[in-house]
Amino acid sequence: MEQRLLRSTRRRITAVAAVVALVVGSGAVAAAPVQAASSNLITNGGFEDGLAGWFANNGNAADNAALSTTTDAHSGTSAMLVSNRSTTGSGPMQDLSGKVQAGKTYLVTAQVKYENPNSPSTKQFFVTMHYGGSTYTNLGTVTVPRGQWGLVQGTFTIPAGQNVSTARLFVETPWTSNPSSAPDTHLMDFKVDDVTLQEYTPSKTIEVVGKLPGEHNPLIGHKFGADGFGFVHDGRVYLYMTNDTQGYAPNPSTGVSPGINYGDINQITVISSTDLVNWTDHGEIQVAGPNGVAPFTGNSWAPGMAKKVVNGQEKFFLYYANGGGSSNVITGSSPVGPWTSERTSTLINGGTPGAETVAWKFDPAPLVDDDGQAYLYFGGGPASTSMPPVERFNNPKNLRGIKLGDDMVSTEGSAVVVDAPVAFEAGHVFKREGKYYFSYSSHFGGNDFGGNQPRVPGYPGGGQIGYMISDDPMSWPKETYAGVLFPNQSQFFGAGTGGNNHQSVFEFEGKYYFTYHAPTLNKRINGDTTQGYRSPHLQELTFNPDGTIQQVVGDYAGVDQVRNFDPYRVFEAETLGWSKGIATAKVDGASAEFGTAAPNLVVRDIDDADWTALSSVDFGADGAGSVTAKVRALTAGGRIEVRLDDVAGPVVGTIPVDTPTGDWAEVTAELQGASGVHDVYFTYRGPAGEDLFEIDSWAFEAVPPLDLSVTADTRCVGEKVMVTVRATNNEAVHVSASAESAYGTRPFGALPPGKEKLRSFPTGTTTVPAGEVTVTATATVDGEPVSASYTAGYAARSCG
Ligand SMILES: [Ca+2]
Ligand SMILES: [Ca+2]
Ligand SMILES: [Ca+2]
Repeated sequence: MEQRLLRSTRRRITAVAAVVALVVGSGAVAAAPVQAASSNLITNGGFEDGLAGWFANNGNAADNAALSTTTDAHSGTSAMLVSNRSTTGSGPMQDLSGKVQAGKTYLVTAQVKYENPNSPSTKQFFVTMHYGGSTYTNLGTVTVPRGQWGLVQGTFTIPAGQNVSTARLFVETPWTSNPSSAPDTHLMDFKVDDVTLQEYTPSKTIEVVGKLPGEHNPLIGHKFGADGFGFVHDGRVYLYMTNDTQGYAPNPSTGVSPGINYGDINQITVISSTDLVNWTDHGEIQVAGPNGVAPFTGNSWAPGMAKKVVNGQEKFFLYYANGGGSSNVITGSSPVGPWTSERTSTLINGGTPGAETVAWKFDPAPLVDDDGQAYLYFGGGPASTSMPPVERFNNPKNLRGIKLGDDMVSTEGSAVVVDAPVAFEAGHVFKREGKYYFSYSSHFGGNDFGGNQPRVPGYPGGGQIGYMISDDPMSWPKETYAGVLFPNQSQFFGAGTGGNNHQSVFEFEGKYYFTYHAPTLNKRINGDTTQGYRSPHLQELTFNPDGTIQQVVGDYAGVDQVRNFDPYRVFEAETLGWSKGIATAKVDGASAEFGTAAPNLVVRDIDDADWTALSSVDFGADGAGSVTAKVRALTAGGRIEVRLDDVAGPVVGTIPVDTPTGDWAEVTAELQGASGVHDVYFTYRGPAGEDLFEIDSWAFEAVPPLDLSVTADTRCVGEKVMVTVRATNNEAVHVSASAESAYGTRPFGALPPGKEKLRSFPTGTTTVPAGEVTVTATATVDGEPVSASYTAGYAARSCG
């Protein structure tokens, strides 16, 4: 009896947990779909093979039931009927020994139904695991109305220490001590169908709007990223970040992830933008770890980026912290790779001259000077105990600068001390008007820095960004200290956003920008109790006439968009101004926008009512005539609404995603009213609960400034193929046009208003492949010269 009571108590607690999971499950968190769907661990879960694999619960001597099949199935032609139950635990059981593992998370589902007219109008059912002995755990539950099928659904993680040498799953009703006193209430017959159990990979998709429409911080709302390092190349700003999303694992029931574990992180996240508001996700670089570019390193934190022409070849050098103990570099042939390792051991380590006493040989930040000489700044952590406590606190001398070799992957000479006041980590140097600016993050005190010591007046407080100004990139005495550049981010973003920071400064088109991080997306997901997942932010950096920096004020507004977005080209769908409920994933194949060597990502996890948006898109005065998306349909009935200025703004076009599921295809919609400058929202619609489609890229086409209709065709002349092109002038003025194909150029001459002309291209061959004809047209409209070009395709043809 005592054992039964224990069991009862355990079950009540776990039942509550399961119900909570289900309530949450109907909301945002558990709307997250199961990723990497694995096979059903249940044998014959649909009972289409009769009772194979099932037996009546045998966990207790009193548990018993008769199992039979019924044609009243939820799906297929057969289900299980459970009758003659003697205890509430009496029900169908299946042995999963050897199929489930401790520490793993699973999703269980089952359909149940009861019909006894003398039973209560609703009844709760459980799917329960019996691990042997008295260990029972409810896995999922449903309360179902009499006469209807109801879905049991639950996720559960088998505790790490759980013995699973016997693991048996069964279906039952809530336990009561004397069920036979009211058999219609407690021991009714019931039916079961469609039992599934599969390993569950919790979704990392951020379901909240992490970057609010109209705001520019955080830079992205669909993933995290920390320690951002801004780097400008060829008119584009790249931001390299510690991949905080790598270990993010929100609990499928609560939506709350365990706290960040830096030891998990061996990837660097890259995003880029030409306007500082719409950011393209380039995905993650697998830098360290067994499959990394530099497998002799284990972590990749706090990246720094530089470029230099080495032996006539432009190369890109990505420096990173290999945990706290060393720093390293990998080499790219572009800012987004591909990447190789020129080294077989770390670049900065215990053997680096001048760095012997630096506790943390990490946070490497490169600077290539105007004369081509490159430097690397690094270091941090506890001050040397050989110094007096007051000096350890105020001038810990834990940061360094060292010359890089011409190859950028070696060092030259000995490191110099950067005597940054109250220094902790995150050294970074930029150059402006001949002066070098060293910025860094300050420490929070404590035993590592000599205990509670008096702070030199004007020195930084804990967790601030201080800076120094020098005329020499290798000379940083404490006298070059210039003040606090950025207070702690919690001053601006409030509870839950404190902690240390990591900054960089870059110049872009004549302005300077300051990068920092704050766990603002984490805060939007979980409120003030954050778990340390950080997001990238930008603010403009402004200078006083004497060259000192005006202290940066952090805000959600961020920086101004530096140019409107050009929609008239193929651009990646993973270019996001704002978004809701989507994720991105790297796919095989080239990027349409960035070329064959660049990684390509797609937008995925698209559910009904998810959306992505672009800020300040310039459609021009004539506007956009159509938009084409490269999509992969995952279900029938999906569509994309193109809206202006708001997620509920006017629809200017709807793209049907009606292509065969599973295949990449292009889908197009005509647009009406998309002219001028607007924010553009792509709102995704389709069957609720379905993973709708994935999107690779977008392309808008402008309304041509001249209204011509152009078609191309082929015909046979004898045994030879003739390509033909037909142009109709829909304008009210004369148009001059000519057509070009693979078989030459043919002028149309003057094309009067409303007139149509045909031109032919003799090919001289019996077979032609599919191709295009391009028609270029010019006219004078309202006294202004106007030109436009059109392409028309034709199919392959064989004659003779
Ligand atoms: Ca069935
Ligand atoms: Ca989604
Ligand atoms: Ca793409």
